Amino acid sequence: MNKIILCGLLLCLFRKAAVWLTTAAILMASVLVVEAADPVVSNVKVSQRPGTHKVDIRYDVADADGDALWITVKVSDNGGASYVVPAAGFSGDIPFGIKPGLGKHIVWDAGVDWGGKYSANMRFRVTADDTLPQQMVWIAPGTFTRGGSEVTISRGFGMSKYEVTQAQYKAVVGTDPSHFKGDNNPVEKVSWHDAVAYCTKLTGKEKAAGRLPVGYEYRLPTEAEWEYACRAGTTTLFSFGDDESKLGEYGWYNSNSGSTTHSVGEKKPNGWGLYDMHGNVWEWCQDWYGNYPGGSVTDPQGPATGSYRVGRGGFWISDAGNCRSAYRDGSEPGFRGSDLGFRPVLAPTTNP
Ligand SMILES: [Ca+2]
Ligand SMILES: [Ca+2]
Repeated sequence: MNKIILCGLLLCLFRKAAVWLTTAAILMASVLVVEAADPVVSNVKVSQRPGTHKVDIRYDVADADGDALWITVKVSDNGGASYVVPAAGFSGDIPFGIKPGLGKHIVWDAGVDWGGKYSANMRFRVTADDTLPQQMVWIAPGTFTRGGSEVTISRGFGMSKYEVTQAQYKAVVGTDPSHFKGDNNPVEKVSWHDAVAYCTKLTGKEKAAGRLPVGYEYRLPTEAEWEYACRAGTTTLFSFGDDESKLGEYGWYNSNSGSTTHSVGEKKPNGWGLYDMHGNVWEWCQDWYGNYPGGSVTDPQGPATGSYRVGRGGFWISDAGNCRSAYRDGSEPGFRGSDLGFRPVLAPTTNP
């Protein structure tokens, strides 16, 4: 699977912001279990920017199979005994969607996070992981065409590979409302409000566990994010092409489901590694249902108001046409049906 390597670096910080204490050497690269396709961090170099409370962190990261990486920095002020310095104000090549390469650069605004403190025993640990939390895959920014108009998704985001399962839902919310029971089956009979509440609770839980980068949250995808991710760069009726006779390889719908949901991830994924985007259960999106705006748009959020929330992808008894990448459905936000579930995204909170 995935884990990492990390490197520490010793640095004297903040005797005075004005007094520049140079940083030294790379000290160590402690190695966890590493497999051939795991990311490897090296050449971590840290320096305080002269006259400021800003710290430049430079690193290289390799990954044999070229995954988009999740980069974390932890800071120690006691020589590495613990890495608990409150450090959240990072910018640059962090946290998600970082491509392997040389000369990566992160800036830590230590003045904001740590005031004017000083330690002669600073260490920094840079970690790379090629799997995202919550079984997410990284969806890079890009464009797709919708009704003849170009839609730009300007920021990358993580999206769950799978519909939220009943086991996941129970772990976060504590109950399982589903009609078709099975820990690995998608949760259903959840209203739009229930789905939003799950995302909010998950955000709080992951934040408390220290796994949520500052500025990110779990939420429902916008309708545009959902279709962009479903298409995975395709312009065809389905993510696998135009031939609906192949739909049974990719999803559960009226001709193969036996009129029930199925465990998530049993069919083939789309080109970006997302499963069950066609069929199994409809998936709530964030938007109100309404007409698309004309012309080119960036990060569209849907209408300001409405009566129905968007559902996408078709469900276990849909015909093939309702499982198309572009097909839209809407339900009252309070509706709870055995046809309707969801999958969250992990995205910047500042997304417009
Ligand atoms: Ca990898
Ligand atoms: Ca689905």
